[in-house]
Amino acid sequence: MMDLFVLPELEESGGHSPCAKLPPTLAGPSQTDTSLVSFRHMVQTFKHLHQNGRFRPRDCQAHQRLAVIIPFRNRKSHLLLLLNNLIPFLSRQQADVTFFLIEQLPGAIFNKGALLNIGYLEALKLGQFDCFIFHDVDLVPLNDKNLYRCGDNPRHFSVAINKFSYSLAYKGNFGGVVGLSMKQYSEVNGNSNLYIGWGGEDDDLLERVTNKGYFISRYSGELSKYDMVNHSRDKGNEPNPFRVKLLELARVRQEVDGLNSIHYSIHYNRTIKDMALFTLITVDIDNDR
Ligand code: UDH
Repeated sequence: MMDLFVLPELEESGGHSPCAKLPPTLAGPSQTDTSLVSFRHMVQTFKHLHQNGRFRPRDCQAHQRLAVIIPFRNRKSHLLLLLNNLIPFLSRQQADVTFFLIEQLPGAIFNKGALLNIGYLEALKLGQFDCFIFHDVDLVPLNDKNLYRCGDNPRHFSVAINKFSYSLAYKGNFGGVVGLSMKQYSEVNGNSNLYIGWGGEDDDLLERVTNKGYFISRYSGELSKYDMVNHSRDKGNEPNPFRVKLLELARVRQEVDGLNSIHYSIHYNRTIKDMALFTLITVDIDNDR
């Protein structure tokens, strides 16, 4: 079992050359594996792939070190399904990846933007990462040629979701699964912390990245297919009635609302056991500050 707040480096096994640009292990289109598995089962099944929560290829050096940041509350079944699909998917991509589960304590209204900021800040305290993949827990990728890597511009991975007939939900959608390098995420000051409840934080992030001169990079719909797990609206994450008003001033607030203004405290009780697969960070977010 890993120590929660220390990410030990893997022993370097020396002489490893860089992995191929296009991993030879890619399989292309796939279907969601819907088997019901436990954390314990996955720890066993994938034990050859990871050491203390860090997954990486055995025989070559990955191109980027990834932090997958998952905002989370009360979605254990989705998490099990996601990891059971995403771990083999990223293994076929020869990725070097650490999963961070950023769990918001019950009580306050869900604040996804703030959780993503916390994930970014806390991951950087624990290791050096080239690329941050912000990943909804209910989205399962269906084509491993959709490479989880960061580039010169922010990436939108979940372009074609089954819920939206495998096409972009709306023009300019930048939610679900997105990837930004450390430079990009810090330059845009992360996400806004002010979208309390469902909706708007992803549109705000789009304003932030375009305001800094980036455009959104997307693969074709064929490569970017995802299954979204069917679910109803969560209690404590009702639509935010202020989201449209907030969005109007997104660019004005960008420099003062984000990574540099977040307030949170970390709770050290582990609400999910068997964390060999990921780093769990449980946080209390003060939505009123
Ligand atoms: N999330 C949680 N717990 C919550 C709320 C959100 O873990 O209580 C996380 C999770 O990673 C989720 C993400 O935040 O994937 C986005 O939240 P969402 O799934 O509620 O957002 P989405 O737009 O769904 O995907 C909207 C609700 C759909 C209700 C449809 C009823 N037919």
